[in-house]
Amino acid sequence: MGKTLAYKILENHLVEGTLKPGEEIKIRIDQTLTQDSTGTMVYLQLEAMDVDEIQTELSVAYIDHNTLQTGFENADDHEFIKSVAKRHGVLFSKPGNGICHQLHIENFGIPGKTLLGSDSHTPTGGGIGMIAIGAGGLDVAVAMAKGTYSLIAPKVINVKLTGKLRPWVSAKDIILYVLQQLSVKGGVGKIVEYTGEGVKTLSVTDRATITNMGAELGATTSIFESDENTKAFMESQGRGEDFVPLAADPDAVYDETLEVNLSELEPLAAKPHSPDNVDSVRNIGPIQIDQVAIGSCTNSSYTDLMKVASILRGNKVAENVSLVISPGSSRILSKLASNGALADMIDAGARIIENACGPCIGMGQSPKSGGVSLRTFNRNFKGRSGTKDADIYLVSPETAAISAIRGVLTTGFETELAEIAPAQFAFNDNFIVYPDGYNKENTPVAMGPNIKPFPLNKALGEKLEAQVVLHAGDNITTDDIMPSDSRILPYRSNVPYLSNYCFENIDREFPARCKAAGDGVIVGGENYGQGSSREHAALVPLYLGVRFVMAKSFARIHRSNLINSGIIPLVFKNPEDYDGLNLGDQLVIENAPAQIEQEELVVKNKTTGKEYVMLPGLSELEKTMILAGGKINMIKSQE
Ligand code: MIC
Ligand code: SF4
Repeated sequence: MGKTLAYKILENHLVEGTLKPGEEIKIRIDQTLTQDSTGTMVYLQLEAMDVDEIQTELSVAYIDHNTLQTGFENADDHEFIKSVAKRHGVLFSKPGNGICHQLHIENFGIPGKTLLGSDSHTPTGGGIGMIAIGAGGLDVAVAMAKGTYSLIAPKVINVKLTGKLRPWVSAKDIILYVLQQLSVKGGVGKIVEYTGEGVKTLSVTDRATITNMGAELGATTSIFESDENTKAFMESQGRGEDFVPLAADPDAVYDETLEVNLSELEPLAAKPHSPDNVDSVRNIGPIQIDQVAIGSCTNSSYTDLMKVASILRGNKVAENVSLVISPGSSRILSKLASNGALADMIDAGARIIENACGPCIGMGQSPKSGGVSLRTFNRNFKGRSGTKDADIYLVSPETAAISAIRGVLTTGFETELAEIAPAQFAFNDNFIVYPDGYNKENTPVAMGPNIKPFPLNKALGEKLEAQVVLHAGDNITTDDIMPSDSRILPYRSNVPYLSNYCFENIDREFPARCKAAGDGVIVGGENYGQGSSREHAALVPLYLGVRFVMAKSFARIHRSNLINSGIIPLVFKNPEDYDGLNLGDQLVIENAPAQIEQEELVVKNKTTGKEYVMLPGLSELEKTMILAGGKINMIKSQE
């Protein structure tokens, strides 16, 4: 029986376990990446583990999220990360170099290697043939310390691409189509592997757009083969020697298949407020727009921005539109500057902003009240832009650029679209700080006053008694749990401060209610904790006393973050029980340590007298973590 590419790479990296869907496996991690907004926690945790040298082949600390520096906090975080990186042999990418995922495929990604990143869009690396997985910060810290990562072996879905995209239809439309078909929870517990003759028509950066937004499917990761296009991309980045050809066996067997005929696709948009709320631009119609934002780790590659420049050249941005463009990396920005494309953008009336995450995470460029913003980004959750009542549509760079000129959502089908010639990039590592010559002895940790210790749980007691502090709906995102925008993001290393904003957009009383309750329970619907990998969405509830979460289902990374923090994720055996729970109900789990060992666990409602059968679904390792009160406590107890 032929093997999938994903399983070939996993098999090469298998350290423990049986490689079968649903089984817990431990794999070797070759590379890690962190970014600054999750990175401060990662490096605090790495320091707490008292590691001398990291065990990966390569680890990189990028600074790309908090680059506004509205106060000392961000700059202090950058210094802290730089100091810990130097102490442990981690490369440091200075602010201004660009967005971690774009930079990683340009500079370091190698087909067939494994990459673990403290950012949910780490699967961007699948565009270059890596098994690239997003995880909570602590998992990445442990991967650096021990060189391994444990996960449940996923199923593999095959997305088979046939045909060829028409001009004005691009990689973004492919992944929006897949999201429309599979939904934001369609990829949970799965790897998405793209095959078929259509793959050959896509460049590495097109593929990276698709694997990047595989995160929005909830997938463990997504992957493309490594072929001639991969070779061409790596050569264009001056790294031809790192190329390795890789593909699935021709008779590979997949758990599921979805066929997509690229020739039939048309420009699509994800409507407010979910990336899977997809419709065609034609059906949505020429709605009036206020802002267009082009960039983010999804769509800020050289080719994407050259397409944008060619559409803007000689045209004028509509008077009702503010167009902002943030290139993906310093290398791209430099190329656009030297070949004149930057001038085409500026002359058309575009605002060029720093090559960083920027508006994608609400760091500036919030739309006006009730505004409509078209973005080439990957998430359009309510409020994420920094404007609560704004409507965000996710579109391709082509759709964004032509719409910016015309002032309404539209496509450019009736006009010519120039082919973009590939470019050769000069090697430039002027933004990289290498750790050579630095170590724990000669480099102190640079601790700013805003950097506070992370909260630790306690070992699981016999009886867990807690009050329902929130009754939430389906698809609660980690942005809902722990919002992030320019007001709050500077405090990612200060959990006590962040706790004042927990669930801010859903229920302002949440922090106060938790404090009054002492110990709390969150009740959620389907796909609880989708979206960002931020472990703050577990650490802050932990700080506020949340002991367990009862939901209809959980998103992968958040579920792991809860367990890493010693918070028990429990799935309703009977989903209708969800309706019978109310705010303020007093719940109890008796014989908790014995019960979490079982397949089913009983939660008693002392307020109503009802009982709920819950499914802990914990692996052996996860049980140990819950018993110890989280991953750090478990590691300490094993020393
Ligand atoms: C995001 O896109 O939501 C982020 C900001 O990159 C997060 C990480 C974070 O919250 O710091 C992610 O995707 O993991
Ligand atoms: Fe940055 Fe946005 Fe990508 Fe997250 S999704 S890494 S905030 S660009």
